[in-house]
Amino acid sequence: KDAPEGESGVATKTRPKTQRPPLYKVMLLNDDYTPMEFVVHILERFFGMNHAQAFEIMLTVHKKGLAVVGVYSFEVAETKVAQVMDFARRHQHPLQCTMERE
Ligand code: TYC
Repeated sequence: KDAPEGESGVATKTRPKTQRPPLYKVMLLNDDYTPMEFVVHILERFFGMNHAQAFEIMLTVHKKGLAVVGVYSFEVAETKVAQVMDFARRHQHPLQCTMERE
């Protein structure tokens, strides 16, 4: 009787292609009206940054026009974008947050 597949007695090494889920960059966009302190607060509240990190990233967005503020699975990224957009809208600031596949 033949040995079942994978038990032929011949040493083999298989490297199955492991499928990792795609990741999404969440980005904050600059504008002329949203107060700097509000953006810092967003970064602390929704992206778990400390004040110094949040201030630095806010300044990067302010100077460069946009910055990646985090990289997440699709569902988490979608939630972050929705939370930021909702919070900004409720405070009547034009802040924009988007996501893009890495
Ligand atoms: N440019 C804004 C200002 O001068 C500050 C700002 C920073 C706005 C980052 C949006 O994503 C942003 N008040």
